[in-house]
Amino acid sequence: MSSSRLPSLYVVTDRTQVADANLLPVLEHLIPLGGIMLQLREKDLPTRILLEWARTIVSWCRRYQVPFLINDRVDIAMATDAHGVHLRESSLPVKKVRQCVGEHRLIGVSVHSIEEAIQQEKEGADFVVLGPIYDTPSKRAYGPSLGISVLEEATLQCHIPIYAIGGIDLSRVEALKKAGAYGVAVISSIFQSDSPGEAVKNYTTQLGVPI
Ligand code: TZP
Repeated sequence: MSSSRLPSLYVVTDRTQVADANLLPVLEHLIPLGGIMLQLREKDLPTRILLEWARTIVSWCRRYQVPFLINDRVDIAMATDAHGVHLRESSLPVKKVRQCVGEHRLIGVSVHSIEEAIQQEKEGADFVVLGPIYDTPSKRAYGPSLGISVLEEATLQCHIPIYAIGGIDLSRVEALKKAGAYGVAVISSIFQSDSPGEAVKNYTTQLGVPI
């Protein structure tokens, strides 16, 4: 899958933000809406359960042509034939992962600075997720948010798509687009919404076809 055709809304999961951690029914509702890319980011889920969830999600995503990436777990991505893998700082390096997953699978990487974004592009990432751009509770312990000027500079220096993450809600999409973001990656504004489906539709409308 070419990165130039990626959806501009990247939905990142966190089952702890869903009632009773019952994530799958929410995803079963969201995936048929289309227009999204999805990352399963359930770091502490036991491997066998993660494998089962990933298998189920892969089958839904194939039906609705939703690109589906698994956080960190190259093995699970390969075992389930997912579209790709999303790496974090502590993951295997992009070059090694590319050798494992091949050219046809997507590799996304979370980055926290312009330098890291440039580096991951050089290593062969298909896209990066840069953040936190705005303040967000789950990342406060790691220091201040980056701010929109860092995003702006990163988009000038990188050629691969950059998704903004961290503290994003609908009202911020316009500014992020102006700063050059290819798209937005969101957790709480989808999974804490009373209606995750409506939230996805609002984002895809606001984002339009890839920014
Ligand atoms: N990486 C940078 S900020 C963040 C991650 C995983 C959390 C984003 O969550 P939210 O709820 O969309 O601000």
